[in-house]
Amino acid sequence: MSRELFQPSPGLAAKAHADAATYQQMYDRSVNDPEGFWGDQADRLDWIKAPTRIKNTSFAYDNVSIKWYEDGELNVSANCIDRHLETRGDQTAIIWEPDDPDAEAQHITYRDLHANVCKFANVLKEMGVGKGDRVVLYMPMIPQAAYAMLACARVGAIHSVVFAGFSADALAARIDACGAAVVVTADEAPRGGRNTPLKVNADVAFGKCKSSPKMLVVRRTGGDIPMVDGRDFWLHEMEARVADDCVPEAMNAEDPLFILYTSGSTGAPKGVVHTSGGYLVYASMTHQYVFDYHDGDIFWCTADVGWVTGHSYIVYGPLANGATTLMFEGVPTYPDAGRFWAVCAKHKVNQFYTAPTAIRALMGQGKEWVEKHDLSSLRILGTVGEPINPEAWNWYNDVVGHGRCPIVDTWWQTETGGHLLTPLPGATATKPGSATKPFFGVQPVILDAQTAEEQTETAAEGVLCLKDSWPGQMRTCWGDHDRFVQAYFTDYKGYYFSGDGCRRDADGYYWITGRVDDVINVSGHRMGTAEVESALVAHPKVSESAVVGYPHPVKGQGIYAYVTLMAGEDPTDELRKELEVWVRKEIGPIAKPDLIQWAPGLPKTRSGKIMRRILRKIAENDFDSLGDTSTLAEPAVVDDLVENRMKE
Ligand code: 6R9
Repeated sequence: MSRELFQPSPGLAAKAHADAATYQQMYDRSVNDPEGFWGDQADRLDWIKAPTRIKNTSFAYDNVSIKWYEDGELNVSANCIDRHLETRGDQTAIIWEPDDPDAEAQHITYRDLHANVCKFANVLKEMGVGKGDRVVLYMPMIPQAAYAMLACARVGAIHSVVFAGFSADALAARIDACGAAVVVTADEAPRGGRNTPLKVNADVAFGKCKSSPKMLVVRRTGGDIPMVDGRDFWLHEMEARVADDCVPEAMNAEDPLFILYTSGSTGAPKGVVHTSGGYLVYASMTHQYVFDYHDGDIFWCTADVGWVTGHSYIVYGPLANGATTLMFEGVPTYPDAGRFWAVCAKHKVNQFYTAPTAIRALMGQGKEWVEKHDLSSLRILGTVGEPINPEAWNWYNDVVGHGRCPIVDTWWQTETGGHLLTPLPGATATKPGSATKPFFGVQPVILDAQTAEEQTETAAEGVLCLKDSWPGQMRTCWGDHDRFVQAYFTDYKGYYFSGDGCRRDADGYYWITGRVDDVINVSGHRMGTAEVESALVAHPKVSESAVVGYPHPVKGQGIYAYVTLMAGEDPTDELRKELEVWVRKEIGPIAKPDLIQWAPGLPKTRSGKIMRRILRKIAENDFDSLGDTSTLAEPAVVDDLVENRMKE
């Protein structure tokens, strides 16, 4: 923990959307008069029918129901495109920076965006997609990914983006889970100088699907790929056949906009459902205030559109605000460790938003890579995805920001739609490692994990919950409202439970301490330990496995897998490699265990429950606080595990 306090510069505060006094006044109104506050904020959108009912929400365990602007009608794509045409048709909406630094960047104006999204929407219609249908996107970071999202919104279809790093198996599971009518993909995805065969992966996935959707393929590299007659369609061929204009569909504010599958502590990933009106108000407002976005600024969020950060802060928030948003196809270290900074200099980026894991990785490469580039255009720096350690925060502040760019450490989740805890650049003094204070309308509480009692002292520690709803909140789990209630509203009744531990200091600053459930955070990506375990036990030589997180210097957390083999199988290094490849295939590269320890037995209670607490301690190399192991069915297994703890 750091005690340093970084005050917003008076120059910046004077020009910012909110200074300290404005923040306090707006925050107070947002919690004392949510109807008035969020009713006014609805004006940031163009409504086909303006809402009169603003907030209708209940966190009561037996009646969880969340509705915002429920009688309003709008179209999200019209709000992100059409309404800007008159005033900023020729302004760049999307700057696309390709993987190859020598290939030309694209500047897509709002007028171009309109034309492309209309065409794309008509192609979807031609393929039979209509209001309420689901469309899965398995895409590289190319403008067509944004076109596809906005085209779905235009025709009232619900998109579900699957990160292109996920395997064919993971893709198949998500296609079936939402019952997709169409899957949009590309021939190949170039990243870091290598091409991922997306279409081939999608073909494998289709072979495993129970449903039989159609496939729409974007040509990105021109690589040679097989097409299945009557099932697969090229976007460019379809576009030649359809009309240019597409009238946006009128949608209810509570109609789903997208589903995004995310890892939870148990079972298969959950289909997080976000709806249209509240989500867009919230994405737009947070983008404007948290990044202090002003007309003409160039905004860059380095996330992938496969994650919620890409949804809210590459596509929906910025475009709703008529911003110029940069989309980057590549990786931070290709062709060299200066790429992020080269792109910032090339496009004169004003707001830069990335993850702590990227900062730590680049910090390790040395500051020469940063100093080569002119970063004078930068005004605001942001981080998201995991707690940022003060060392990385200070490097970001000094080396990248030269001490003149406020850092916004934004805590939020797939479930929350947008930022919940975050500084505002002109309003909040920051402390390295703290996500600081709540955004407007957000009422964090800290509960005692055991007694569920609200901690009323300012300085407190426990689990982080939210007392009341905000417009960007998820509404349900796709097709399974009980699961939504079970996962977020059951352990602590009357509250939304975030799954994160948290400390509030004497100044009322919030410090996220990490997940308190069986979710681990690997390079800012959420991974359920249960998912990795079920992938491992699906291997014929594995009898049992338990997966935990452990501290990792760059990734934040690494994946530590204890594996018990079937009787008679040899624990060899080859088998270890085989299991790594297996998990990559089952889930994707991000789920590959960093360390696999052969466990002749796992520590279990007499009732057969695996004692994860002990396994976590061993993985953390913290052997002194294993606690009482005498109640275990076989206490001796712990000695074996301690003795054979894997070394990095
Ligand atoms: C947006 C996003 C959510 C989980 C969340 C928490 C962790 C995100 C953080 C942070 C500390 C921050 N997290 N931002 N922890 N400080 N600024 O990342 O969504 O992928 O759903 O992950 O990430 O543990 O619960 P998602």
